[in-house]
Amino acid sequence: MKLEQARAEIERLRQEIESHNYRYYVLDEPSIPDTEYDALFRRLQALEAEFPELVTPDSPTQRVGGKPRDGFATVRHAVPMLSLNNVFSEAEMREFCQRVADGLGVEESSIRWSAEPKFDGLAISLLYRNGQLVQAATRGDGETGEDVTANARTIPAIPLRLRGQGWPAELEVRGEVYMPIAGFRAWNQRALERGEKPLANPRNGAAGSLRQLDPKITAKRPLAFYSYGIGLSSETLADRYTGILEKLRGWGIPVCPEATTVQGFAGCRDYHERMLHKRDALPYEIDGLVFKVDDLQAQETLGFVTRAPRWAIAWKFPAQEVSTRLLAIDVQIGRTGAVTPVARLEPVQVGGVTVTNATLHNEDEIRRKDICIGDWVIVRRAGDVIPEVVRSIPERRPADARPFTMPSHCPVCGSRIHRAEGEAVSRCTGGLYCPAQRKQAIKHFASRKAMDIEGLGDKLVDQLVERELVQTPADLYHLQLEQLAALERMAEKSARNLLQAIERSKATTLDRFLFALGIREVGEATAKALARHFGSLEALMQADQTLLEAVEDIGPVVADHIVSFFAESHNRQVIEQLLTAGIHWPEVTVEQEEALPLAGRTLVLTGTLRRPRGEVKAALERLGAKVAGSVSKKTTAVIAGEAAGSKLEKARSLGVPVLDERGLDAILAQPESLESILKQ
Ligand code: 5U1
Repeated sequence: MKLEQARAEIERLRQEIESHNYRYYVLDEPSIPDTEYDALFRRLQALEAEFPELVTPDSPTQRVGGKPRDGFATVRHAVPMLSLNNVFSEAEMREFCQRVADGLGVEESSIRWSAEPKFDGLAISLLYRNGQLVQAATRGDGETGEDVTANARTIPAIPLRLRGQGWPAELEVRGEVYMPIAGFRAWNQRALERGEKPLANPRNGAAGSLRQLDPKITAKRPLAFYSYGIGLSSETLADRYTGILEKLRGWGIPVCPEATTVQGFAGCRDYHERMLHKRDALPYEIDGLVFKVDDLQAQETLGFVTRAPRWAIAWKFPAQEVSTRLLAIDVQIGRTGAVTPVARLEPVQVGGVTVTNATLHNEDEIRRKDICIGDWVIVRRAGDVIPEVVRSIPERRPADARPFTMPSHCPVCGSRIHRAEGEAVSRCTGGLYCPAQRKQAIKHFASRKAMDIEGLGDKLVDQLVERELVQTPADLYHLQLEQLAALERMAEKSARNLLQAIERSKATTLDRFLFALGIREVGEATAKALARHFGSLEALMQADQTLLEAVEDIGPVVADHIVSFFAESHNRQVIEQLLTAGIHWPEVTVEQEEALPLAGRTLVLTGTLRRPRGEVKAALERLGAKVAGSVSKKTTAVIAGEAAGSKLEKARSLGVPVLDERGLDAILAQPESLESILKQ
């Protein structure tokens, strides 16, 4: 390469790196994955090594990027906070080990290395004076960081004072603030439930949380801390790095339990192999390992290059976030009919695995992440979770990128796709008919509280569906003895018993049948309320949203689910087939039900009752009451037995009347006096 050509490329790389640095360090909004950033940096390093006359003091290779954010006081580090050089392969690591050995004039295999994970968080320096935490600072550009003392004090893992004795009067502890994976997932789940913006990944979570101007916000975030060394110290602590870690641990500073020592390159390679396998099982994210010459004297001999020590290296793992092209968005239908948009991707290696598909969760998430078909996107795969598209890279959007629209019909069964008001998830409405929902629908249909087909367990349903003997619940009523007897773990006798159970199930009740249909959010209690209110299947099927909302405890969302379910012709067909197969129930007389003394009343049972709960429930229902599983403002009363817990608490908080078993006895004896019993 010619000098002028190199000059132009170096300038372009510097500008690009600076712009990524700004986004990453100052805005906390990285625009490209780490691997791509590393590649740019290494390319610049290589060019500058080839053309040393082009190295300038303002090159990103001569400093570690970043500026403190406005709003925080700046802190000058007494001892600069260094960064680490990286290696990405065994060959590079072997080379590094040999270079260190040569620098020390020793055999490579004689070097003892400290080995530990490289945490994916935010580096921090904690200053302890006379054992008290007096200052916490981010790394910033390595020389000057941000004063985040108030925020760091909120992190439970960071001790406010050191334990034990023997600590130096002044000690700077260095390490990483990180967000444990469990905390990250729980945080994001809550954020999504509340319609708030989730955190992109645990590292952004840690960095963003620590750099909040309001420490109260930091305090709410699930952050933790591991130390990996010291800066300034008024005394010499040990002659080995691992000796320092031991001392820190003794003073109550968290040190990662995976930190250990290994011998020579072979030991580093074995540790790498072990930790790579362990990576997905760790409770925090790591992006590689750090190896340091354990002997502090040897560290001093080796010294530093501009931005990093010669005695330490980060051996990076395959990245868990990479960019690729989003080629198409298909939708997948889950067992319960939930429609999940799935990104079809240009195949890409993520965390050592080839990824071609990634979940996009739902329509709102696609919009929130500003994702179009054809976009460049960041894909993330961590642990055992399904890969997901984190966001798009709008700067790289091609001119022909187009937005996603949810299909109107299920790609599996052709039924309508419907999104209920206020819900994030769209659903296929062909619950009884859709092959994607088949197993789930049939298992629910046959379950004890639905059609109660004894002997038709989950494994049997799986076999019936997989052998295509049953496509919808209606097919159960046409099964033949020989077909059943040929199934695994079925003898003629059990097949005969099953046929009898199927036959018996034909005589049911309207509410059981409604529950068996598996309409979304129509549980047992709602099915009973519907049966009581409408009296017949025909009346219910014809009811519109308004009529449905007139039923006690049915709100607009449930009413919407019911209307959508019956609006789907495929479902109506299956219902027709079920009735033709002979399913029947005794007539429900609406007037009669409403005349019952507890009609329109909702009771909740909680705690341990003297009599079997099922018996009490049946007795109350015979009197016209609805017995619900949860307490709401509309609950008439809660009947609390021994050791009642959260339902009792909720009733009290909502001001719902609470009765004991004597109150229950009074209701059963004189249901028409409910009002006066409640007042007692
Ligand atoms: N685990 C670990 N991470 N980390 C990051 N150790 C470690 N050491 C570092 C850095 C920047 O620097 C020292 C080698 C000075």
